[in-house]
Amino acid sequence: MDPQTAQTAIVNATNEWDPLEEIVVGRVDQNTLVPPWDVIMPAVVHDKAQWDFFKQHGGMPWPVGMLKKAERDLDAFIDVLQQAGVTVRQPEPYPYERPLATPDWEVVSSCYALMPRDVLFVIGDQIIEAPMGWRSRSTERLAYRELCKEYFRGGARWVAAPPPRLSDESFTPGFVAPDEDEPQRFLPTEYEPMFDAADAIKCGRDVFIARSSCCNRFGIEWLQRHLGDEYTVHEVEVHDTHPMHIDATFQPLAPGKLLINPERVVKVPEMFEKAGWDILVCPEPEMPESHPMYNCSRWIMMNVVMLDETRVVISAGEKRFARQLREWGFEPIECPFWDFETIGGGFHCASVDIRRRGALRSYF
Ligand code: DAV
Repeated sequence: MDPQTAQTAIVNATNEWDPLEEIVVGRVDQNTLVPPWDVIMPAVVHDKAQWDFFKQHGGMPWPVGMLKKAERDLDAFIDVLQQAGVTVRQPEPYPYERPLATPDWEVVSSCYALMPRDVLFVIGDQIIEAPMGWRSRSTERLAYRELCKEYFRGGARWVAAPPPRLSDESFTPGFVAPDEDEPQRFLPTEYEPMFDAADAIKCGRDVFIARSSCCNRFGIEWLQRHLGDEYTVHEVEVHDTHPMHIDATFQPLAPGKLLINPERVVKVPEMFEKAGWDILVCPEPEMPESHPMYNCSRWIMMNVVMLDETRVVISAGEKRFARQLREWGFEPIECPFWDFETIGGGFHCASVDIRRRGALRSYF
């Protein structure tokens, strides 16, 4: 895409920090469901104490009180975005409560449209519906259908990666998540391409991606070949007992500034040091250990959204992080989000950038 097109395209996202103009934010409504217990759940739910909750409540709405609080947080996030002049769009309601089945498997329901970042990989002028590794999330992309149609009509490219079969061949038989001191291992086999959109993160002509409970090497290869010569996809080595997505682990925040999770990043790709990037080591989360977290870890604090190269939306309560970000030259905007994080994600998960003002370039 030439720079002129990039300025005017309706869909244009090549990095995390060009000035944000339009974003899709998830939706909390009465049928926001607890993900049903399925083969992927023990691989992604960090806290074993929560497994029984999912086994009992999977496919049912989250408790009303939790949804109300989560919705309040999401409204506050939308408010921050709108105050900054960003156009906010949302998915349509969708019948998540209906059972899902293919000839290979069935689950009691789908889940929600809370986390658009997992579902749509928006890169340059194209929207890629991700080949998600969750049976219960395999139709979630349909909640974004009207939006995708609209963006397509406005000139965007729109494609679905081969929707995975997710039969037993897709998952390692008898998989048990590794302990902290064990070597990394992953749930997906190499049967077919699989990734969630949030397994990858954009940094201009370079895209970083990590294998996870929903991303395999076949998926990484599919993404590279689909994107072609314009982009280079790099695999980042992580150690995470319950790996799900790169965006609480490895976040290029601005040109020359990479935020990393000190517990998970095994090796920062050499290209960062060579190009003189600062490696910003995220401080420990301050969320109390007692705060209920069902589907992600306290490191979800790293799951920030940049409004531009300096303004960064972070979870209120992470004071040490806010201080540190200021020292690194950012302007943190604090927004309450712990109650949304309870049901499974941070600001980055809960949104997907549609348009940022800027052209495709290399930062290395
Ligand atoms: O460890 O909390 C959450 C990432 C969700 N996109 C974690 C992973």
